[in-house]
Amino acid sequence: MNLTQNTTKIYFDVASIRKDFPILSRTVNGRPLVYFDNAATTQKPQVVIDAITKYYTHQNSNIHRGVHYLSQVATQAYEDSREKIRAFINAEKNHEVIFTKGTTDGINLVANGFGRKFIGAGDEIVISELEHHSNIVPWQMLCEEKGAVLRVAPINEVGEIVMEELLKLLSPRTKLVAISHVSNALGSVNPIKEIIKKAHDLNIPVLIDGAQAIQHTKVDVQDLDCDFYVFSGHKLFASTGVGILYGKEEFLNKMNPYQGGGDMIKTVTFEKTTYNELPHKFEAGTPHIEGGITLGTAIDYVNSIGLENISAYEQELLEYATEKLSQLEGIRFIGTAKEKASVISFLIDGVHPYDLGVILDKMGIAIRTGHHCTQPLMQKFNIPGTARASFAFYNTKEEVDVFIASVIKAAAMLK
Ligand code: 7TS
Repeated sequence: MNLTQNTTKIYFDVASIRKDFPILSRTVNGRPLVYFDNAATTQKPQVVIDAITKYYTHQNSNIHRGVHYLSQVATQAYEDSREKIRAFINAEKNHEVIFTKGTTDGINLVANGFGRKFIGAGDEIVISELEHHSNIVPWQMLCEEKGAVLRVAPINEVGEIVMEELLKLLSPRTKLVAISHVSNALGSVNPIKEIIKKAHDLNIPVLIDGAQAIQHTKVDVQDLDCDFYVFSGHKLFASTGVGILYGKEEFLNKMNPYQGGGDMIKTVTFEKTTYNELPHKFEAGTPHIEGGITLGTAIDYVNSIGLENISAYEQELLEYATEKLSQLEGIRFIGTAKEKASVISFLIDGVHPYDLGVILDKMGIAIRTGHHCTQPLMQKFNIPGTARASFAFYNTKEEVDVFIASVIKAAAMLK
C-alpha cells in the first residue's frame, strides 16, 4: 500500500483518498490544482457524484406524495438518508433532523420559527464577535422587528471567546445564545459544551452554527445538549443547496413553521390550516431530494474514513503549515487560538491579501481572501481582510510545500 509519506503517524492512505476526488487531479492555469478553500466549500468524492447520477438515472420522482413505485423509492432513499444523518450527529429522534437549504437557511428558520414567537421587546440574544454574517444578520433582523437587543461577547487577541465576558451577558432577559462551533475566519474551536451548560443553568436555549465543525470533528448533539445545531451539506462533501437543522423535539414542536406550502400541512381549508408533524412541518415544498439523499452518501464516505482519523490528520497538516508559514518574513497570523480547526488566516507585511490570492491562483492554488463574511471580526482586528488557507483530509504536506514556495514567490513579486 502506498501510505502517506512525511507523516509521523498513518491515519489513512491519502494518495488513494485523493483518487476518490476526481477534481483533485485537474490542472488550473497549467498547474496541478492545490485546493485550499475547503472552508468555502469542499470537493465531492466520486461516490457522491455517482449517487447523484444514479438518482436522476433510476430514482427521480417527487417524495411523500406518490403511490407509484418511483415516488416510493425516492421517498425511502430520502428518509434513509435522514436516518443516516440522525446517527451521524447522534440525535435521539429521526424527526429532530430537518432538511434545509444550508446553514444560513437553518439559522433563518430558527430566527423566524422560534425567535418571532418567543423573543419580544427588551429580550436579548447573545452571539460572539467571531460569528459569520449568517449568524448575525438574521438575529439583527429579528431584533429590529421585535425591539429585542443583540449582545455580543468579545474575543481576545488570539481569537478565543472571553468566557467571563460571555457569562456576564447572560441574564433573565437572554432568550437565546447563538454561537459558532468553529470560526470560519480564524479556525478557533469554541468551548460550546461549556457555553451550553452555563446557558442551560439559566434556562437559556442555545443554537450552534456547525458549518465549520461538522466536517472536522465528531458532533454528538445529545452529549453537547445543544437545542439547535445547523450545518451545510456542501461543506461535508455533498451538494450545495442542502443542509440540516437539528432541533430538540420539545422546541421544534413549540415553534411556528417557517414557510407555508405543500407537505407541511395536515389539513387546509380557506378558514384554517393545521400543520403536519415533525419533521414535515418545517419542510414546505419540494425539497432538494437528490441533495438530501446524497448527503447520506457523503456521510457514509466520511464514516468509512473515520472522523477521528480525519481530525488527527488535519491537525498534523495544520501544525505543519503553521510552522512553515511562521518562518516567512513579515507574516502575521490572524487567529492563534489554542484549539483550532484546519484554517489559517494570515497577512504578510506590505502585501495585500487580494493580490496574493490572484497570484496564487495563477499558480493553480485556490485560497480565499477578503473578510470571509465576518466584517465585524475584521473591524475588531482593524484589518480589511486576510488570506485564508483551509485544509481538508485530501490535502497533503506536499501541497503545503508548494503553497509555501508559491507564497514566498508571490510576496517577493508584490513587495
Ligand atoms: N456559518 C459559518 C461559520 C460559515 O463558515 C458559513 C459559510 C456559514 C455559516 C454559511 O453557510 P452557507 O452554506 O449557508 O453559506 N462560510 C463560508 C466561508 O468561510 N467561505 O465561504 C462560505
